[in-house]
Order: sequence, then structure tokens, then C-alpha cells
Amino acid sequence: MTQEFEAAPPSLLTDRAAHALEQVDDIRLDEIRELRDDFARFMMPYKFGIDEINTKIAILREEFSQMHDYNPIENVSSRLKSPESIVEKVVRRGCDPSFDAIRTNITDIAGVRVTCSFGSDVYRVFDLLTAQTDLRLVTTKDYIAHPKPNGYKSLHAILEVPVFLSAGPVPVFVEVQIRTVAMDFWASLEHKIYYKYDREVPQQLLDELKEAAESASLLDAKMERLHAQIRRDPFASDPHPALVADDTTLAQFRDARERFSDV
Ligand code: 0O2
Repeated sequence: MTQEFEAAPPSLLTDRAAHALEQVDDIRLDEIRELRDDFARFMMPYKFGIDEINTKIAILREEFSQMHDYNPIENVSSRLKSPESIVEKVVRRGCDPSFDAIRTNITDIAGVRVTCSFGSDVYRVFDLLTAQTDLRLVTTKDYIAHPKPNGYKSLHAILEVPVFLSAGPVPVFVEVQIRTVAMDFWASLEHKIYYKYDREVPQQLLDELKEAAESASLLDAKMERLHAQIRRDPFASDPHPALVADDTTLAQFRDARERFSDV
């Protein structure tokens, strides 16, 4: 019995795209497929690099909360640069388009952003992370000590992290951006405005953004002062974290140990 086929659905491609596709011969199509697979293989270690850094930050965050009854990290987010953005950056920089050259020259393919409550936390997190012996600090850009002319503030570090694949360790660059909540709020708004105006932001808006950056810095300084004051205040409530025993429990523990050593 012959089977009747339904009429093919209308093409989703535009006429121009369909025409371009017709021009691509089989050999070229194979090359493009191979390139797509190579690109996916190239990107994979960056995803694992992000996972490694995220784990390190999660450990620091939890250890700090337990031991110091205080969490210096408000939020962590990460992103892999899209292939389109990588190619755009390669072309913009005139970089050799080989994977080896891209690996060496484009250092923000993997990105992790950490937001902290206070300015001092930004440097504390940076110090704790960069002190880890399996990480190599490649470069630092301190836009907090030296803000960009538009008012942008953030601490950037390129870290090299080893990723252990089945074939052996692969060093991967991860860009870590650390900043306060106020700096982050400013940066995300500025980023949106920049793209909304297609990089041609009116001068008045630029001036207002600069002013907003100054207000954010003043707010950061004030919040830091208040926070330091609260931590010094002996009457401020000090809830004990789950892992830290209170004084009575510790005294009982010491007595039990002494009794045990007498037996
Ligand atoms: P995305 O989407 O966030 O990744 P580049 O500008 O990348 O060619 P470089 O030296 O690699 O040069 O950059 P730099 O100065 O270390 O900054 C890289 C990233 O910092 C940017 O990534 C932004 O995320 C952020 N950044 C830098 N300057 C500004 C700024 O003025 N405003 C805001 N909102 N963010 C900034 P991408 O690749 O631009 O974008």
C-alpha cells in the first residue's frame, strides 16, 4: 500500500536565506557542521571553569556565614559569552580567529559576577578567592579605586582555573567581576541605557548617570559606616549560627572531656 505524504509546510526561511542555503554546496556544509562541533568543544571547558569558580564562591560564602555569623556575598551570577559576541570581539580586536588565539586573547568568555553588601567585602572576597593556590591571578582591573570616566565601578579579575577533563587538566580563563549591590544597580541600568540608545546616549543622560554613580558611592560609604557601627554595638542582637556552640554547651563539653580523661 502506498502512503500519501502531506504537502510540505511553508518554508520558515526567507527567500534570501533559502537562496543563500542553495548556494552552499555539500562540502561547505560539512565544513560548517565541523566548525559548529569544534566551537561547542571549545566552549565546554569554559562552562566547567564557571562551575569551579561558583563552587569556590559557594564554599567561601557558607564558611564565612557559619564562622563569622555574617554573609559578605549578596548574589552570584554567571554567563558564557555567546558565539556571536565572541566572533564580534575577535573581529573588533582584529584577533587571529584560530581557537588557540581566541583562548589566549579573549579572556572574558566565562564570566562570574559577585555582588557584595559593602565595599570592604568586595576586597575581602577578592583576597579569599585569589589566595587559593589552584587559581592563578592573571590580571586585575580595579575600577573601584580608579572608576571609569562614566562612573562605572567594579573590581575585575581574570583568573586561570584548571579544569580536569578526561584527557587531563585544561587551564581556563574566567573573568570575575566583584562589586557592591549599589555599583551593580548602577551598572545594569547604565548597560540598558547604553544599548537602548545604541551607544549614542544623550549628554544630559550621561551627566545624570555620572551623578547617580556619585550618589551610589555615597550610599555605599554610609551603609559601610552604619554596618561597622552595628557590629561594634554590644547591645545589638547577635544570633548564633548553627555550627557555633554557645558558652554553656562549650563548658559542658569541656567538663565531659575532663571526666573522660579521668576514667
Ligand atoms: P558583558 O555582556 O557584560 O560581558 P572590552 O570592553 O571587553 O573590549 P576589556 O578590557 O576586556 O575590554 O573590558 P573590561 O574593562 O575589563 O570590561 C569588561 C566587562 O566589564 C564588560 O563586558 C562589562 O560587563 C563590564 N563593563 C566595563 N565597563 C563598563 C561600563 O562602563 N558600564 C557597564 N555597565 N559595564 C561595564 P562586555 O563584554 O562589555 O559585556
